[in-house]
Amino acid sequence: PPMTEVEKKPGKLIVISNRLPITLTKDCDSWSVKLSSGGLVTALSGLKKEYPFTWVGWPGQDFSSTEKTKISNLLMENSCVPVFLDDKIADLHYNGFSNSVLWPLFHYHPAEMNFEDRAWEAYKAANEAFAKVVLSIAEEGDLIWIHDYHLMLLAQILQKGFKSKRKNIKIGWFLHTPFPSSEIFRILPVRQEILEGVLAADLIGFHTLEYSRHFISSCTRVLGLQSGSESVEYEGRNVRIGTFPIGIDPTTFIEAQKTPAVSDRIKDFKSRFKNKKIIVGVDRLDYIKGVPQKFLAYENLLKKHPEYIGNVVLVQVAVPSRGDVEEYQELMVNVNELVGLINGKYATIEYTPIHFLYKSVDFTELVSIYTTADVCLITSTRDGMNLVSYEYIACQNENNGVLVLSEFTGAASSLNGSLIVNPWDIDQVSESLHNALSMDTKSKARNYRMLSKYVNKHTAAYWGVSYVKALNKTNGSMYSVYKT
Ligand code: ADQ
Repeated sequence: PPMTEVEKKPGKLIVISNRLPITLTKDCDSWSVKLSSGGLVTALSGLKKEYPFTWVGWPGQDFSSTEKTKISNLLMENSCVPVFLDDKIADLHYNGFSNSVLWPLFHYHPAEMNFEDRAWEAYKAANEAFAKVVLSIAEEGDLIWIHDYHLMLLAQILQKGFKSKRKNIKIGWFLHTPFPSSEIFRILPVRQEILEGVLAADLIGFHTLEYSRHFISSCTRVLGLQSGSESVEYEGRNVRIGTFPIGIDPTTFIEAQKTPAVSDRIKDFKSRFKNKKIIVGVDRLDYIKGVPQKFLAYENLLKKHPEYIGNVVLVQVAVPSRGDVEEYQELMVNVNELVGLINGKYATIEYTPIHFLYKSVDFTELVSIYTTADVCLITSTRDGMNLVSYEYIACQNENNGVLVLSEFTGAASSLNGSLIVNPWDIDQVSESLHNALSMDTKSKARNYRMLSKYVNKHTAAYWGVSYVKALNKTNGSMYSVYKT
């Protein structure tokens, strides 16, 4: 549907995510706050005009009680309300349950799931703490938008809280990860509690139709509920289930490309990699991103097509992520070993096949790498959407580079014009890389037109507006149910 303005209505939008989009720094005795620029922040920029909004989330660390007041006041100036959690609860909620139970399971890694009762207790406690804050600021007519797998019990706790106050407040929940097949989901020991936790919402959103279907079949099979193709009946309410694919803000990339810093950096890369083709990979170092599979496929390319040795490089940027969780430490060791083996085997004094950057790079560097690369390779074994694919396309307006994209990303259902691969099939990925590296200009331009059209239309702002509009259109079922 075409993007239209969100209907104006009284009330505010309360956005809730595990982490507030801010960085707090202490200089001598005074704190200062810096707003981060993330996907969600851009998405909400499209809504700011229609809705005053408040952001609720964990500020990233614990504080002494005198500092808590100072921090709250400081954050209030930036429309943020903190949920303070003690370090133990925060750790068990985030690392212990969210990232060691829900994350692996939702990405089809049940063997990596470590279920511990104390982590589940902390998950409940953290969701309760979030609810307490939200209940203290929510008013008649507000829209509440809960984000992601860290807060799957929140809608239910809120609904119970509002019931006693009889407020007409609509609650939405959006999942940024995949929702797995019901056969995987039913493994979860607390499957019923988790499903009921989100079913208290009025609108439940996913990136793709597939995830919506998986969610609906989990509700029918695990809870025995009735469903339609876009709804589930729960406790006499009709819960809407919708598909809202997220996007990026392409203009920030286009604007950055015009800056002298980026054009200088592009010149550096071009002279450094003269006469070489560049394949780029940008990932958080997470086992869902299929980085080992990517390296094996690249090695296979060099083996099967030795003409590329010395003439192609893979620049892989990997952001350190979740180092407190054991599986991520093992992944790091595995990835380092592969880089060493492949580079050792194919390098010469003049040539390094893989440039591995285990760090976060700044925006100038990121845009320059995306702009210079001939091919972008994404081999996630599961990925809710994957925005790196969108960002690469945003930067390829001149070169029309080729996107090689895993079929297991949400993006694969939208990005027509990319070369879709199964990351577990190393021969297929390396042949697609070969096709991408040797593709003629006309085919590249044809593919690029489709890709860029999609990315420029389905932006982060479009996503935000579509979701809130749909939430606004729900029945306000809570009110009608609890009126009597
Ligand atoms: P992520 O798993 O973090 O997000 P993704 O959507 O690809 O995955 O977004 C990553 C972001 O981090 C991109 O904006 C990228 O530019 C940035 N980034 C990655 N590596 C970087 C580096 N080395 N230096 C600097 N920046 C880097 C989750 C889900 C996804 C879903 C999003 C949004 O796992 O599937 O698309 O949420 O819903």
